Amino acid sequence: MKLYDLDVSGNCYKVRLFAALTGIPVDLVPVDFSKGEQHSQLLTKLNPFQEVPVLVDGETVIRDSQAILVYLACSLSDQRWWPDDRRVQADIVGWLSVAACEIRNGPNAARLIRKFGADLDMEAALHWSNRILPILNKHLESQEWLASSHPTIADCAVFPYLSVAHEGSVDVTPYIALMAWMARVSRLPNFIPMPDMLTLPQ
Ligand SMILES: N[C@@H](CCC(=O)N[C@@H](CS)C(=O)NCC(=O)O)C(=O)O
Repeated sequence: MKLYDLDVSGNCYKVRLFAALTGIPVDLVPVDFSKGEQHSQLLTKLNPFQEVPVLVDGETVIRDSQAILVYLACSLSDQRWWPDDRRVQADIVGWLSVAACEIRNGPNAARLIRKFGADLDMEAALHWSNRILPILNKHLESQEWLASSHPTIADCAVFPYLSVAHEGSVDVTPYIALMAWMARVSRLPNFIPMPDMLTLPQ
């Protein structure tokens, strides 16, 4: 399997992290954004949105980090990451949506502005962040993992941009339960860090 990848992208890291945790072999194909390779003919054919990550598995092409997590998790005989239980699956999808909406518009957008100079609205990014962080923290006060009693792909989807939120001047450290959960994620066997990730208590 090939993963079209960008090292500083939290969306790509979602997939790299899950592949590392589960031992799924993935060949990384770096996409050089400084050369505009995300707009190349090949990438546009694979993903008309001209975004990474894109997973290519033989004839199958999957775009979007959340979709790739579901695709990969369904390929495993170990069903813990995407249990065959509609209640848990519904909860997981709810968290995948949070990753693609609240976290995308909050901590991810703030980081795009501060680290990469994106022309986005910082006030809006902080508003989204200040809304989602207390909700996540409260949720994690009563459970160790987001969607079940064990890690699932929900944890892999939500973790990445929170682990580099400081790069967008979003401070997650006052959120005690959230910090404890991030530390738990970072202690999972075969965990790999995101570049410039927050130092987490071990
Ligand atoms: N919903 C998509 C979003 C992917 C996305 O925004 N990718 C960024 C990198 S993190 C990208 O490729 N942007 C294209 C660009 O900036 O030109 C996902 O979760 O994979």
